[in-house]
Amino acid sequence: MVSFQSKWLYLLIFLGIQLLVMALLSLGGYQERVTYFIRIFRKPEAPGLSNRNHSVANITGGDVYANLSHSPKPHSHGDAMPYCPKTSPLIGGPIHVSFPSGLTLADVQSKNTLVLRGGRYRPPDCKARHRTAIIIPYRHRELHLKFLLYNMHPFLQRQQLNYGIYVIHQAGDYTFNRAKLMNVGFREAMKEEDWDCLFFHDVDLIPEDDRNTYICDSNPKHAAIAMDKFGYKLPYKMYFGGVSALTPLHYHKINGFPNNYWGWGGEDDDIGVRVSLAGMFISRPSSKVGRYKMIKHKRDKGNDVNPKRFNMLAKTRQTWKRDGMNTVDYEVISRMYLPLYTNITVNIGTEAGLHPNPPKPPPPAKAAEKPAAGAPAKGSTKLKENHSEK
Ligand code: UD2
Ligand code: MN
Repeated sequence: MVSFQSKWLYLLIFLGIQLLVMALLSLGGYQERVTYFIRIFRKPEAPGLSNRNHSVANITGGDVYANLSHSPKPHSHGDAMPYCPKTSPLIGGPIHVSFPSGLTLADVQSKNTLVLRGGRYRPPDCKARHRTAIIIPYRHRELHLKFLLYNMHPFLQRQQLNYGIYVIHQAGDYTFNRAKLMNVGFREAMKEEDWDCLFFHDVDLIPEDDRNTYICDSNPKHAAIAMDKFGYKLPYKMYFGGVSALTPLHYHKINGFPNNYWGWGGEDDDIGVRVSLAGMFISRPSSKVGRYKMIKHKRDKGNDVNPKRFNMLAKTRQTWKRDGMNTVDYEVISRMYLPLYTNITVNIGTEAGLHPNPPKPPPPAKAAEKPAAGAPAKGSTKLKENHSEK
């Protein structure tokens, strides 16, 4: 039987709980926490279906497309336009990264109506303070590229940047060379615009917080400080992999990236060493902000671990000035201004040079079959741009 005293006790406990609930409700964060848990159980939203224009991003990780204006009529870019504010009012903090199933590039395009041919963007209503090029070394990662574009365009627009996205596609099947592709990307992007910052970006890394601003610091910046694949911790102090940002001046100071790391590994550490050999430091955002999700993947065909990497790394001090931007040689095979990015397909050759197996000269032709002087040789229909400063 319940006594009179314990009845009072139950009543007091009940009232206490009610007070606690009311206090929680009055805290703004409560609502967000509830939404967060709801989102965990919710199916991802089909792309292209929602163009809702949220005014404030969800504190615990909003949709990356929230906050953006989808005004079909951007203002003209006349001189009268004011500079964008120093801190973009569209920045919302943590982003809920999603990989919608069935996403197509056409969906991404329809969600990014203000992106111009070649993957270029300028804020519609103010003059950007920063011009940033994103350079992506690339081969056979269609799915990753699609997800990166889906997340990256709105992410950069929230930062009110003038930006361009360049995909540097290694032609052929020879061993992949990430760092050399970056050198190509640097030179080709700088030919098109006076970018003041270049972000060298793995195709499979998606930023999770838009306070990680894609602008350069006074020292070369390593942006991917906290990645899910390393438990959101920096694996070691000199780590420079994933996403890094340099001004053209920084890039020239370190003589660009090495050209001779073929296959997986080592090139990122070489770049880190170059930064310190050139008398600079590595700057980083806070680990709260420099967070990334890496799309899970296996090692690619044609990108086996480079067994020479440790020997090469031990010699960076001797090699950095004679291998880099001053020696990069390549041939641009095609340049395409696609709706969401500029694609540059490039022949970067092999360790043995740009044309390691030059076709054997044909046997001496009979006089009657000889082409007229100056006529193109049989089969050479493509005009290639050759770049060598050797
Ligand atoms: C790590 C580093 C990366 C680099 C690499 C060693 C992270 C998140 N990244 O990446 O910056 O230092 O180790 O080389 O730790 N790629 C293609 N196609 C290929 C192969 C590579 O597009 O066939 C590109 C793509 O942009 C990819 C990048 O190269 O993200 C790095 O290659 P990875 O993703 O296979 O290497 P991972 O994740 O170990
Ligand atoms: Mn990867």
